[in-house]
Order: sequence, then C-alpha cells, then structure tokens
Amino acid sequence: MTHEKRYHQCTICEACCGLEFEVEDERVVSIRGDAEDVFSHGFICPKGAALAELHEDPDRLRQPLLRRGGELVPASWDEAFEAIDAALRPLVAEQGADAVGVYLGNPAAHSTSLVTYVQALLTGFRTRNRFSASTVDQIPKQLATGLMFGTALSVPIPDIDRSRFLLMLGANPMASNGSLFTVPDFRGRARRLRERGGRLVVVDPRRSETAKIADEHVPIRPGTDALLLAGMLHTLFDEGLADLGGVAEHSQGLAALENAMRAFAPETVAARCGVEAGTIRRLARELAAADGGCVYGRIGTTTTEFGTTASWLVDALNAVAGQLDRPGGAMFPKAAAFAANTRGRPGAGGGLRVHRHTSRVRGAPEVLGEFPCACLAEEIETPGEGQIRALITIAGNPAVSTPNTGRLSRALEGLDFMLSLDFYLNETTRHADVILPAPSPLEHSHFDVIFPQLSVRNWVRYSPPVFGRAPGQPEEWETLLRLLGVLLGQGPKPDIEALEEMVIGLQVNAATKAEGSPLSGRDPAELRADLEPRRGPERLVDLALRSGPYGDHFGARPEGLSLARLEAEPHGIDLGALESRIPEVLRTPSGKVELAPELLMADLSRLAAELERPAPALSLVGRRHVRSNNSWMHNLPMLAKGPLRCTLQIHPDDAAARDLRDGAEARVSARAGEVRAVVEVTRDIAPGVVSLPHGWGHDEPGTRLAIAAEKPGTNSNRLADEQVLDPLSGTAALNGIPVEVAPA
Ligand SMILES: Nc1nc2c(c(=O)[nH]1)N[C@H]1C(S)=C(S)[C@@H](COP(=O)(O)OP(=O)(O)OC[C@H]3O[C@@H](n4cnc5c(=O)[nH]c(N)nc54)[C@H](O)[C@@H]3O)O[C@H]1N2
Ligand SMILES: Nc1nc2c(c(=O)[nH]1)N[C@H]1C(S)=C(S)[C@@H](COP(=O)(O)OP(=O)(O)OC[C@H]3O[C@@H](n4cnc5c(=O)[nH]c(N)nc54)[C@H](O)[C@@H]3O)O[C@H]1N2
Ligand code: SF4
Ligand SMILES: [Mo]
Repeated sequence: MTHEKRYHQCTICEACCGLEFEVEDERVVSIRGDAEDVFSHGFICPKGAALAELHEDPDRLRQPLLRRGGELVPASWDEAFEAIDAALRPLVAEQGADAVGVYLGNPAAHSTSLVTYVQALLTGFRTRNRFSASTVDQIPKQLATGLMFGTALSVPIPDIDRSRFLLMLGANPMASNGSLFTVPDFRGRARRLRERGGRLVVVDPRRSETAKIADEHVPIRPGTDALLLAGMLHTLFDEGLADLGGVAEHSQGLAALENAMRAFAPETVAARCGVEAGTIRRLARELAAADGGCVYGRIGTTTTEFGTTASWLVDALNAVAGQLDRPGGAMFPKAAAFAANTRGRPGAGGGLRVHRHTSRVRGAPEVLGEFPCACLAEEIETPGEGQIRALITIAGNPAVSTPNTGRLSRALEGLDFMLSLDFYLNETTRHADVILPAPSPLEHSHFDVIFPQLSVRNWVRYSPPVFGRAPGQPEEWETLLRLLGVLLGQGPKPDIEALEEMVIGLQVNAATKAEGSPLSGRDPAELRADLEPRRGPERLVDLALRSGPYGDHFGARPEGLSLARLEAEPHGIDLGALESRIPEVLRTPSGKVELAPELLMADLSRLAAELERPAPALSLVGRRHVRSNNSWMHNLPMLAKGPLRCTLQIHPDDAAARDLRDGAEARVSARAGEVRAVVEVTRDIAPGVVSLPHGWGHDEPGTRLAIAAEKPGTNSNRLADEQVLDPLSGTAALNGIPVEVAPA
C-alpha cells in the first residue's frame, strides 16, 4: 500500500487555497488546508473538502457523448471529432466564422489549460459572436478600471491586512470567499482588522453572513449603490475632505468629477437609496479619516443597471479619499506572470478600447471582445447574415446562469449544432450534439493565471496533478487546439503539435519584440531551446514567469523565478505585501489615473434620471452559500446534505401582506417569466426585497445529475430580464429585478 501527501491548489473559487491531499493507493483519503501554504495558511472551506467527491462522482463524464437518433450516447474521441468536423467545417465554409458562437463559463478562469489556450482558439478562429459569464459578473469593474488605470485587470484590492476601515457593498465574502479580492480566510482577516481598531461596514439589502460579523450593517434599496457612492463623493468635495495624497500628481479629471457630483448630494439620493443622508456623510468622513481604509464593491454592485458607474465611483472614492495605492487602502497586486500591467512600458500604454463594434440584433456594444450574454438567444433566433447556427460552450452553464433562461433554452433547441466542453450532462449540455469532457480538477496541473493579479498579497504557486489522467483523456488545452484545427478546416485529426508550436512561437516572438520587455532583442531560438522539453500550458507559464517582474529573464537574473523554481516549492512562494505602484502600474494613454473618463461621465445623466424613477414594490436579489458554487456543485453528497438552500427569503411584513407562510410555496413572477419557490420568512432581508440564489433548477429532463435532482431548487434566472442591462458594459441587471410574489 502506498501512502503519501500531495499538494494542489483548489480551483473552485477565487480564494486559491493550497490543499493537502492524503492519498492511499491512488485514492484520496483526506483533504485538508495546507498549513504550510505561504498564502492560505491552512484555510479550507467545505467545497475544497468535496473535491474528492467531484473526482469520484459517478455522474461526471469520462467519455465524450454524441447525439445519435436523438440520444446522447458514449463515443470515442475520434468519433466525436468526426461529428464536430462534419457539422462545423461546411457551416464555417458557407456562412463564415460568425455563424459559430462561443460561450465561455466561469471555470475557464480557474483552469490553466483553458485560460492559456482559449485565447489561442479565439485569435485563431475569429468569430465576433463571443459571449461569456463576464457579462453576468465582473465586466463593469473591468471596464471601469480599464478606463481609469489602463488595463482590464488593474483592479485595486482592499489591503485588508493593514486596513482600519473597510466598506463593502454588494459582497458577501463570508459565503463567497471573496471576488476580485482573493482573500483566503476572510473571517480571520476581518477579525484582525477589528482587533487593530478597524471598522467593517457592510451595505447590503440583506443581513448577510458578512453583515453579521460586521460593526455596522447598512441596508440599501437594490440597484442604488451608484447613487450612494456619488453621495459619498459629493460629501468629500462638499466638506473639503478631498485629498488625493501622492496620487494627485499622477491623476487627472478631479475638477470634472467634483462638478459632476454636485447633482448627487446625500440629501438628494437618500430617499432613493433608502439610506439616511447622515449615514452617507458619516461613511464618507470615516473613509477619508481612516489611517488606511477602503471601499469595495462586488456582485451586488456590478450586476445592476449602473454596474459600471458604481464600479468607477468605488475607485474614484478611494482616490479622492486619499486611500488609493497606500497601505491599508486600495492597492494594486503585482503578479509574477501574465499581468498586462507588468508588461510593456511602465507608466503609460494603449489604454482600454471598447465599443468597437455592435451586436447584430440589438446593437449592444462590444466590451473586451465580447457581446452581452443577454443577447445570445436573439442572435440564435434572428435570421439573417451573421446569425448563430452553431454554439460552442466551454465550461459554462448559460441555461442556468444568464438572464431569461426560458428563452435561451428554447433558442438552444433551434441550433443546427451545439458542442459543449464540460464534464456534466446538465441544463445546458443536454442541448448539445457533442459533449467533450474535461479531466477532473485533480487530474491536471495548475498555475493560477488570473487570481494572483487580484490577491491581498503577492504570491505564486505551481501544483502538479494529484492523479494521472484516465486512459484516452486528453488535457483540455489539447482539446481546444484540436477544435481550433477543425474550425480552421484542417479536418478531425489536425496536427496538435504543430498548433502548439505555433502558439509558443508567437508568444516568444512577441516577448522578444515588445517595448519594455526584459527579453527585448533576445534570440527567440535561444529562448525556445531554454524552454525545452516543456509543452502546453507549462511552456507558456515558464515563459511568462521568466519574463515577468520577478523572473530570471532567461539567465540575466539567475536568482529570479522560473517554473523549475516553483516545482521545488509545493507550498508556494510568498512575494510580499502589496506595494504602492502608481505611476508604474498605469497603462492609460495619458499616463495618469483617469478620474473622470468621458464614457462614464456621459452616463451620469442616466444616473440622475434614476432619482426620479419610482422603486418597485418588491425587488429580487441573489445570494450565495458556502456549500454551493454557481450551478455545478450540487451533485456532491457532502455539499448537498442539509436543509434546502434554494429558498425565497422574504421579510415578515411582506409575507404577511401576501398571506405567505414560512415553508409554503410561492409563485414569483416577473416580465421574463415565472417560477415557484419555497418561502423562508426572515428579518435578515429588508422590507421590499426578496432573495433567491442562482444556480438551481436541476429538474430539467435529459440531465444526469442524480443527487442534484433530489433537491432541484428553482432557476432564478427565469425571472431575470434579458432586456435590462448596464448599457456601458452589457452586464445583466440580475439584482433589483421587479417581481410579484403570491401564494402558489
Ligand atoms: N441571478 C444570478 N445569476 C448569476 C449570478 C448571480 O449572482 N445571480 N452570478 C453570475 C456569475 S458571478 C457567474 S461567474 C456565472 C457563472 O456562469 P457559468 O460559468 O455559465 O456557470 P457555472 O455554474 O459556473 O457552470 C460552469 C460549468 O463548467 C463546468 N466545468 C467545471 N469545471 C470545468 C472544467 O475544468 N472544464 C470544463 N470544460 N468545464 C468545467 C461545470 O460542469 C458547469 O457546467 O453565473 C452568473 N449568474
Ligand atoms: N460559496 C460560493 N462561493 C462563490 C461562488 C458561489 O456560487 N458560491 N461564486 C463565485 C463567483 S463566480 C463570484 S463572481 C463570487 C461573487 O462573490 P460576492 O460578490 O461576494 O457575491 P455574493 O456572495 O452573491 O454576495 C453579493 C451580495 O450582494 C447583495 N446585493 C444584492 N443586490 C444588491 C444591491 O443592489 N446593492 C448592494 N449593496 N448589495 C446587493 C446580496 O444580498 C449579497 O449578499 O463568488 C464566488 N465564490
Ligand atoms: S475557499 Fe473553498 S472553494 Fe474557495 S479555494 Fe478555498 S477551499 Fe476552494
Ligand atoms: Mo462569477
């Protein structure tokens, strides 16, 4: 019997915990937080502990499925790719690349294979019809920070470990473990913040788990955070508290911002927000006075009609209160690899260009190369040139996650062909003609590309696979390259090695030619020889690390980082506390922090008009639970046990007015659709607001999710309106949906 410990990063959520696996005879016997991990120090949540169940889940697909005579049946990889080639090659040849839509889901950001090679797929195959979970999530923040700081991932993070005041809006890290804020053990860090005399304030229509451990909970009317933030900014200017500190000389637009905020006095916005003007003024003063303080906004602020504006005002507030880029405030991480804000010439750059073209049917503008996923159904349904006739979903479940899923599910049925890269037969993939499974999260190596760019400390870590792959199971980057070959007309068995060589070749050449690159002028052939014998993501990671800000620069800085160095450190390498980075971090064309970007300023009249709009009698918001992850971990016994979590939370007064009792079934209706949900009467939710989590509704026919189907819950996105978006970013307003609730 063999018995050993193996270390691997958890890739379920953004906290990036290092885990310790005890393995006996190639089976997991225990999973713990890795106490020696330099970043997460032993923290783990129930989802990390459930990774063995995910690995062993009998419903997890281990073989491609292919539709034959209406049924999805097991097939070989070659048969699956023959079917894909037969469907896609003529379609692309006749109707062009836009006839094939691509939807990218959230786990793509957590998989090294997918993050590094989806880009290759989408540069090689240029369809305009690109969609992703980003437009039901964080794109407003990326757009705002891109315009302010120059790249779409230059997001300032709360420096919580040194902070003395943290104001959180629309985020519940006690359940979510943080987002655009990689912060393993939020609870411990929040406790230490309070122990050092700091204050935690939570703005949320719900008394969330985070509100419960905070010093103060401020209930707010859904969708009005941008107004509240504008009221705080107004206060700073009005009371002479505006002071940018060291950032002043590196910023522009302050006067324009001050002028624009005049319309949003706390006394003007208070009634619409449902927050007293005195509270808004006090919070602004507290932020400005804090010896290290920060405002942070997340899902409850981004997935609203004013998502981009709210995201902008969060960082404008941090700047104007003198809390941007200082210890304890909002700071920029410096990742070891792949960060656009560590590439090119420090201090200025091309900035973010958006709204370069518009979607065919609705004319929604492109942002970061994609269209709103709220437009997906109409792009499939509406005939004409550029109509989507085939769809590829990669690690996504849009039939549950995106607005008006009733309409989208019908649209998916009307496709000529659908391919899904996924390891579950679920609400989305049941519509597919071919499903290609990914390896389990324990069967591939991991190097985190995205989240070190959003972390409370600088760190780096590489995890080899815990287990070898099942025979015949390709790595997911190989599947992507094979698909690229098919889309390029190379047939069902393209030369994957040649495609891989092409990808690394382009990267090496770019690194030797780019302005400001430490490899500038080096010989590409020499670098490529130095990367041997690595292939795939490992080769790209090694290149990125070695050419990155801590890298060995291929021998020029021998003490620097390389993948080989990381392989010797299973618990990761700590790269230190966050450091001030302005102006070096900036990539705006002006070389300044843009406090008042034109695109955002132009939208303020819409925000002012919002002051006049009556609030709905009842509005729906979402929530998360620590034992659930979006739509796809409900099939694991450890997480599924316990009470039903997909309940409609409602305040006792609202329940009484509608004759609804705790545990009864309610009918919830909105413009987009209607659902039934079990009522949970609770004072934890503000009057006038109801809450239903997303990611449920596992009772659709044709899925294979035995455990999830036992407690299916309700698909809340049947209620979300695909017509109601934040117009700047295309992000759907998933919070603040007007609904009516009645006994079923
Ligand atoms: N109403 C409402 N709706 C929401 C939200 C909300 O707060 N409220 N939140 C939104 C947010 S923030 C997000 S991120 C989206 C998520 O939206 P999606 O990304 O569309 O949905 P997920 O539930 O994350 O589904 C992920 C899929 O990827 C598969 N998968 C997991 N790992 C892998 C892998 O390694 N490879 C492959 N190929 N597949 C894999 C899973 O089986 C699952 O089918 O939902 C959004 N929808
Ligand atoms: N356990 C678990 N962890 C997760 C996930 C998961 O599904 N489960 N999903 C992961 C993903 S993909 C993401 S993006 C992150 C999201 O992480 P978070 O942003 O922390 O998301 P939530 O936990 O949904 O918290 C959002 C909060 O916003 C509140 N809210 C709703 N509307 C409004 C509003 O208009 N204004 C204000 N101020 N508040 C509002 C809700 O009541 C809720 O408490 O979590 C990640 N981590
Ligand atoms: S908080 Fe939980 S799900 Fe998130 S990375 Fe850590 S163990 Fe995984
Ligand atoms: Mo997300």
